[in-house]
Amino acid sequence: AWKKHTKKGFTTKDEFEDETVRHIETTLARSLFNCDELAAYSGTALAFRDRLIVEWNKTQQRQTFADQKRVYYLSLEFLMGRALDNAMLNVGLKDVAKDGLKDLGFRIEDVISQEHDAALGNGGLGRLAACFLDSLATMNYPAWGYALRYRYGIFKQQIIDGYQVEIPDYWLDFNPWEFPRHDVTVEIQFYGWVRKYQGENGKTKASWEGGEIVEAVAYDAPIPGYKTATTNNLRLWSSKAASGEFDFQKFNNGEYESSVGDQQRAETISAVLYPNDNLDRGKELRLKQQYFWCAASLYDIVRRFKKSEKAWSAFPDMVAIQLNDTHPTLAIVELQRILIDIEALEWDEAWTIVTNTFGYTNHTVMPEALEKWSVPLMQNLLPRHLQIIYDINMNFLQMVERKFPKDREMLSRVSIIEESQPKMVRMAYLATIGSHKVNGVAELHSDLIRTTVFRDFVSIYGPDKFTNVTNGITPRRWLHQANPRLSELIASKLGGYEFLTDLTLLNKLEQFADDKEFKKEWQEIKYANKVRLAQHIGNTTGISVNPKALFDIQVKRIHEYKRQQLNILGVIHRYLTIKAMSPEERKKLAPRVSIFGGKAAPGYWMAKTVIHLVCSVGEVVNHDKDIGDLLKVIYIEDYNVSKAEIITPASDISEHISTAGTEASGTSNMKFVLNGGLIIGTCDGANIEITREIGESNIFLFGNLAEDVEDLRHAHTYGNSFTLDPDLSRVFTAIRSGTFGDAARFNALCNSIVDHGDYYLVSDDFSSYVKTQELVDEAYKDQEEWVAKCIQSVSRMGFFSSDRCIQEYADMIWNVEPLVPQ
Ligand code: 26W
Repeated sequence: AWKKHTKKGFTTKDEFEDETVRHIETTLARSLFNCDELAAYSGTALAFRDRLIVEWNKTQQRQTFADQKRVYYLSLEFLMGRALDNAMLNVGLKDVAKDGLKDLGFRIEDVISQEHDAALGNGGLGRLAACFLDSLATMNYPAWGYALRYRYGIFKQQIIDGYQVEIPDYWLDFNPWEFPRHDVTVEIQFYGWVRKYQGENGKTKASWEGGEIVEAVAYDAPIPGYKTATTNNLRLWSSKAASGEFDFQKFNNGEYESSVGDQQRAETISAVLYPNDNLDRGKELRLKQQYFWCAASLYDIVRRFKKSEKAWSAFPDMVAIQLNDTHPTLAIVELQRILIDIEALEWDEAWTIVTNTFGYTNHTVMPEALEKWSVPLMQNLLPRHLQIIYDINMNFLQMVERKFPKDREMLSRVSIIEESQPKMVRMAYLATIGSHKVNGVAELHSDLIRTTVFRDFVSIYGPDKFTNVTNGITPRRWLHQANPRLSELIASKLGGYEFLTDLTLLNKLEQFADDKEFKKEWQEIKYANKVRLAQHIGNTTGISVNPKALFDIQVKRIHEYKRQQLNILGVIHRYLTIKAMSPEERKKLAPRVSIFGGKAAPGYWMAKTVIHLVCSVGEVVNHDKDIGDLLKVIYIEDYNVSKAEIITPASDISEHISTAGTEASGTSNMKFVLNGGLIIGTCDGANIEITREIGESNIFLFGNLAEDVEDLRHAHTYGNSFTLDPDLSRVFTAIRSGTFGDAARFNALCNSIVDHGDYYLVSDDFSSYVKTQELVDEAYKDQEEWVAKCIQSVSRMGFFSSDRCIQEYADMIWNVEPLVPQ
């Protein structure tokens, strides 16, 4: 009886218009006479949402009945960006919507750009999680994402007088993509104490009691796959005060204010995304966030498993949980607690289940990013969990001792507890011990972690536990959606869009690398994309840039290890060089626009100084009449996913120039090459594998190698007096003489390179960087050859699809099968 009432949703243009207008008039209660772009967006989003919901419900039903293993991706960050465009393309009705909106008097691009980015992440790790969800749904894997429903995503960045200013990102005003599930709630406990008691068989049992309760409420968002009915679920937890008697009593006693205070304290847990990327600050609220989210998610997963009425031993056959870095490591401890304290399993039986369930992905080797929590803090907030961590550690150390009876030092090196003042819990060790697989995110990175942070663990567990899964990106968003014309051109040569779900098919493009007509179209598309970016730059900064110039782009989080400072020092060198040139020499130059973008963590003073230096250099260079179009320096404000969709297709060359051995993978390097841009980079992260795929002649590599970094650092600290490269010295002289404004502001930045050990080896790589940039200039002058390089590179990028990456996780780590809708 239900079936005949279920609507399929619109398919034609007229039906789309009907649905959109109905939503505007009734759901939104707006008159069509004052329907603006925002209303048109809202109506369109609701019309598409209806279509998604039908498939979403069916997918969930199908997955329940299929009774097979599911994947749960636990990530504190999902950098989703906008949803409407993606939904239109995945459902396959973007053209219908385009025509319909035109009838109604709107341009589809204007409507799409009304949507607020869902910016629940900092950078690479969060965007990777979003690409994974897209691939999981597209490949029909039964998979859920679990995260927090932050009220404030990553802050919005304004550049005021050349300084970064942070504005809160309140993004939930109108969000048609989320569904509150007020019936799906979990009570989460904090603080309290542990009571020991005698269990049935005389064994000592533990029970976590007292403390306070906060309620987790589920909010769900549909994740549609591309050209498939599979629509997975992203579940976000929101915190609120538990509606227990406790508050009520207070309220009745006239303590209105303090009962509202409790409310606010509870809501604080999911209020804001921590804006640090690669820096662990050890704040209590962050630990609360982590436990709140892990406990709610596990309760949900266990509840779903229990409905199947299977034996506990079957849990790892039904559930794979992937930990996106160490942020969800408490999930390991929480599952062990549920199994032994609540479900009354024996320790060993429980621990086998736990370790077979979890996999852990490491995303960084930066020592300051490795999470550690102070023992006293954890003792206070999660007393029972700390006990379990000590027990896990004891069992582990006993095992190690049996294996290496003579090695006392090994025990203190690998202990989960660091014997410092105060003692600290090393989360990366706990995650490793509690998982059956640990993976890095690019070959070099995986090799590095095997020989550094996890060296001892490799000898304890053997090498098979440690593996590599090189990152990838979704070609749906990062080619088809961001660069529709290039996608269309490729499809016209390949005879269709199959490459969007099998990116290796791009290799058929290679035969067109010398095709005159094809190359011309390719160039026209790149030029149009540059014109679009130039317009954005003009509109937002007031500076007009020449789209015929070489666009040189570095957009990513601002961090010393990513070396935006190397880039801007190179720009200053270029400026000084041009200033010293004769008019004849200048005529031979390729005009360049140096484009920067990215956020600095609010407390990262040095990163903010780098932003200020870039802006100050721009201020001078861009207004220097003597320079004209030869050089422009642009800072694009508030870099985010939707800006990246405009910026990436417009690049001629992009910069991926981290100190070798510091960037775990990088993923924007993949996006830029896939969009027909070349890259200048160091032998770091995925750059190495990109080079292997596209060929050495198609990439501009420079700089020292990871294996030499240690010695170079040593030489800076202990070596004899250092002579700075004369070009770099000239750059510092210019800065210090006030060429770019008050030199005092840049003192610490200059000193970090010249006097304080140059930890990121800027001076060691500077001359190699400058020389390689000259090679770029030369190469760009030969456009025929340049375009051939771009086409050849794109044709060889198939490996970097997140579909390949998810396939590897599914086969090597999760052991799950797709569930293909009939
Ligand atoms: C505890 C604070 C904190 C916050 C975020 C520590 C570490 C992180 C992330 C792991 C940092 C991050 O985003 N890492 C990036 O992950 C990408 C996806 O694997 C890689 O491509 C980047 O190279 C890596 O920097």
